[in-house]
Amino acid sequence: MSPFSNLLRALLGRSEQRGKRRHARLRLESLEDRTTPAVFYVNTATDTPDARIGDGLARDAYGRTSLRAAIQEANFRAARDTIVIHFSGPQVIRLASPLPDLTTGIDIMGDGPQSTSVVGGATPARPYRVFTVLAGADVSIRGLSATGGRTTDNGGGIWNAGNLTLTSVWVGNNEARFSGGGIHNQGVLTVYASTISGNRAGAAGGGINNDASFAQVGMLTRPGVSASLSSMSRAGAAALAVNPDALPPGLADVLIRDTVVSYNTAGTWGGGIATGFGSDLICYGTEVKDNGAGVLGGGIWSNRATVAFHGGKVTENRASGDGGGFYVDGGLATFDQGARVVDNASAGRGGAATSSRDR
Ligand SMILES: [Ca+2]
Repeated sequence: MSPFSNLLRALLGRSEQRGKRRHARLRLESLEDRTTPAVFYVNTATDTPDARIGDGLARDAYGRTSLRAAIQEANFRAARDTIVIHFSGPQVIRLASPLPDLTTGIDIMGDGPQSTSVVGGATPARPYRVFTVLAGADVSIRGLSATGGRTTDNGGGIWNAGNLTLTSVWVGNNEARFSGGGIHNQGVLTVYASTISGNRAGAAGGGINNDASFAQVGMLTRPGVSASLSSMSRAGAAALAVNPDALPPGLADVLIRDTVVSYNTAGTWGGGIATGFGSDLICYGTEVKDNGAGVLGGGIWSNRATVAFHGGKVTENRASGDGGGFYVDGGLATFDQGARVVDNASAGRGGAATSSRDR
């Protein structure tokens, strides 16, 4: 019993004396439930909704725990909850509609990317991505694949504005009409021991699009500035004339370790990864391989970003314009600890790497 609960009980005790005993006890229990971490064990691959959100149970109308029901119940609760997806063999959770946005602290754990698959909606009529993490949410996803997502917006597989950590995840075969075929990040994204492959973006970042320009909306909500997040659409945010060079670093950060980014394509910039507008990208022991860009930066495109490549390599990427491996447009890019940029090709300048200063 925490001091807070004791206080609450004491306060509620007074209302008991006023003849509200039963009501008070129920209220106390539900408050305690919401702040105690829970573990929900997903036991059906069928994508069914929670029968009653807020009752502390992640169960559909048949008493089964689906991924959707677990997320719905976890979102309702203040505590950091864990969702465990474990079946006796490989299972595919084929989403019937977009999952609820992840809005709180949630850890999702599968049996591994070969065993646990969550598949988004690639229906042309009503496409949707796999996971959406909102600003303020702190989410980890481990041991599953997020595939087959599709969006007419950014982030075909995953869209992140919060703090998201992926470990042993395959983000594959997703598609975004605009940027971030696999993942669109405008928050803080950390990727460990994962594979980002086979994704497609109509514009930038076939595998990953890291874009601090969206995070400018967050800046404008600070005291002293009148614009508010809720009053501004994302299209409005994109139209803001804020000088990205004036942004403090770290508004949209990606840290990647021991990960492969391969076979992704972008219509414009950054076949593997696009990072821009004050974003940071730090890679350790990561391979960016065999990606393609329609214009600039077959492997990586960076624009006014800070990019650090520690070990690993950028190889066998291609660009129809400049920078087969790496295109640097302002900002800072460093390669150390044996990092290599080899065997890339471009139809324009800089088969390996090029900078806009070469023009
Ligand atoms: Ca429930």
